[in-house]
Amino acid sequence: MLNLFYASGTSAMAPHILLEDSGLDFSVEKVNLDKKTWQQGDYNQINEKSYVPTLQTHTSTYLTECAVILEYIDHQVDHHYSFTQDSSNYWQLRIWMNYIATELHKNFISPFRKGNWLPNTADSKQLIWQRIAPRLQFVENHFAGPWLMGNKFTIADPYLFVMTNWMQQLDYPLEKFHNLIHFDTRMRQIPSVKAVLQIEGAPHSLTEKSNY
Ligand SMILES: N[C@@H](CCC(=O)N[C@@H](CS)C(=O)NCC(=O)O)C(=O)O
Repeated sequence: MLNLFYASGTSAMAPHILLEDSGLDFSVEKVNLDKKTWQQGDYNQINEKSYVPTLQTHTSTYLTECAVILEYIDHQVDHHYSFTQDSSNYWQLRIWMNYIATELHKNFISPFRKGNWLPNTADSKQLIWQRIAPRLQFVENHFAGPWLMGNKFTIADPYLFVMTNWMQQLDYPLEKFHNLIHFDTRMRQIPSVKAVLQIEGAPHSLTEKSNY
């Protein structure tokens, strides 16, 4: 069975949504990012990069990097969430995945981070906004609709949703991005997204209380 290591509201929400949507058999393990622990001890023994997500596969290989984990899940369901290699969309999807990982995801991780993966201090919010706003504007301008790449819901959509969700957590004005706000609303209506938001609950934070 697949086993996803996650912390609430982090980028791990993208593979969590895809797993839920796919109907694959999977379980989840919650990680305490402040202490780097999980129910069975030291999380760094699972992933020495010390971050989530990590996906333990059927063969007990531990996969890291959100974009790769999403791709792996797609492989398990016969590429249901991607395009065949002979289509031009195949490369376009890879471009989007790389863009979300390197231009959006990483730019949300502020150098002001003091143990918190998504700091909301004034300094850090301003810096993140400077970096994120033009990059998000690019997504807004090229958003095909109803999903990022048109009619097909792909692995890029849950990953992009993590970004629109963070925008709202940090109180950024997502409304100025019309396509993205509609996308975010549409995502929240999908049963798998509703389920994951409910399972994960409040986003992980420094103040999180944990038994382990
Ligand atoms: N390159 C990694 C980055 C993953 C990452 O930044 N994860 C954050 C949460 S979104 C994390 O776990 N940070 C560790 C921490 O804040 O202690 C990926 O694409 O999966």
